Amino acid sequence: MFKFLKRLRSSKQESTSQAEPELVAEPPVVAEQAASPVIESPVKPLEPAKVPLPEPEVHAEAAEPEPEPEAKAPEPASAAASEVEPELVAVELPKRSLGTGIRSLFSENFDVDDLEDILILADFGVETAEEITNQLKSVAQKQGASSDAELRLLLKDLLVERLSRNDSSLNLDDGKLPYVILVVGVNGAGKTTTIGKLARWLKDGDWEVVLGAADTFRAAAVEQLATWAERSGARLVKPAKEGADPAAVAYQTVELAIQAEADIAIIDTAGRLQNKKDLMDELGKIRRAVEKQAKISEVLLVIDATNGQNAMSQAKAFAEVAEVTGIVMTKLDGTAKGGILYALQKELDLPIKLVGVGEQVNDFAFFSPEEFAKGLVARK
Ligand SMILES: Nc1nc2c(ncn2[C@@H]2O[C@H](COP(=O)(O)OP(=O)(O)OP(=O)(O)O)[C@@H](O)[C@H]2O)c(=O)[nH]1
Ligand SMILES: [Mg+2]
Repeated sequence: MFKFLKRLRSSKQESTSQAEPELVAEPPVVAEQAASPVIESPVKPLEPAKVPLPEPEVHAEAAEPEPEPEAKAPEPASAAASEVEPELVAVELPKRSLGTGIRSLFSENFDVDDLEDILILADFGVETAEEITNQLKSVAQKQGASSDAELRLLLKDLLVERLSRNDSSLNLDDGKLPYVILVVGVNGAGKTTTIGKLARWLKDGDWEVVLGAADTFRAAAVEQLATWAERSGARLVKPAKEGADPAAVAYQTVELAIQAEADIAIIDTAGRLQNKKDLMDELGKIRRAVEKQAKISEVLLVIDATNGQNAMSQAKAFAEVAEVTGIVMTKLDGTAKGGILYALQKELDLPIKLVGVGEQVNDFAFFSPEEFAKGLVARK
C-alpha cells in the first residue's frame, strides 16, 4: 500500500553501515557560514537489491531493473559520474498495526440515542457529533439496520469516510535524497520517542538513517535520542556541548546524511510552548539551516492525544508558524478521547500521518482510518 523511494544499496553496504552507527560529536559549525559540502559520487556497485522491487505502475520511471546476480561492480566513478543521480528503488516498509491500541467508544451495547453524547465526550466536537449521529440514524433507517453489530459497522464506515484523505502517507517518495524530517511540538508530547520508533522502523526496512539531536538545551534530551539511535542502529549527530546552536546541529545532520549517502535525516527539536516567540524563531533558523543543503520533506507536529482540547490550540499555533505538513498523534493508548484526532484533521486541514499507541518501539503505525475506526467501534 505505501510505496517509498529510497537509494538502491547493496546488501553488503547495508550491513556494514548498520554495524557501525556513527556518533559524531564534533563542535558544530556555524550554520550560516558553513560551506556546501561536496557530494561524493553516489554511484554504487550494483548487487542484487535486498529490498522488494516495485510494482510496475508505481514510480515506474525510477524503478531499476533487477540486477543480474553475477553483475560486476562498475568501474570506479569518474568525475562525470559524480553528477549522476543516485539509483533509486521503490520499496514498501514493514507493516505496523494500531493493534488494540485504540479504546472503544462503546463498552456497553450500542445505543443510537447515546451516540451524540459519547462522541462529544470523545472530543469529536459538538457539531461533528450531531452530524455523525444524524447521518447514522438516517442511514440505519434506510437500510433497516438496528442490531448492535449492524450499527457498529455503519458507524465505522461513516467514520472511515470522514477520516480518509489522500495525503496521509509520509512524503518519502520524490526521490530527492536525503529526505529531511523536522519533528516539532510542545514538551513531553512524544517527539523523541516517535523519532526512535520511526528510526527503528526505517532501519528494519533497510533505510540508512541519520538522527540529529537539535534539542540542545538539556543533556538528558541528547542522551535520550542517543539511546534510541543505538537501539535502532541509526547514526547520530549531537551537539558538542549543552546549549549549542540547534541550527548548527541541524545543518550538520543533513551534511552527514549527504556525505554518508543516507536516505533520511530526522531532526529532534526542543519541546517548546507555542507562545514562546524565541523558541519559535529558533525553529525558523533550523529550517533555514537545513534548506541550505536539502529540501525539508516533512515538518511533523507531535501532539499528545491526552491533552484533549488543549491539543487543538497547540496545533493551531504551531501550524501557523512551523509550516507543519503532518501530525503525529501520540498516546492514543492512554485516552478515550480519540475524537480529537478527527477534530484536528478537520479544523487544521492537515493530515494525521502517524499515531503512537504506547511507549515501546513497535507501538506506532501509519494512521489508518479503517483501523482507527474499527478500534473506536470495537466490542471490547
Ligand atoms: N503511552 C504512551 N506514552 C508515550 C507515547 N509516546 C511517547 N510516550 C511517553 O511520553 C513521554 C514523553 O515522551 P518524549 O518522547 O520524551 O517527549 P518529547 O516530546 O521528546 O519531550 P521533550 O523533549 O521534553 O519536549 C515518555 O515517557 C514517553 O515514553 C505513546 O504513544 N503512548
Ligand atoms: Mg524530546
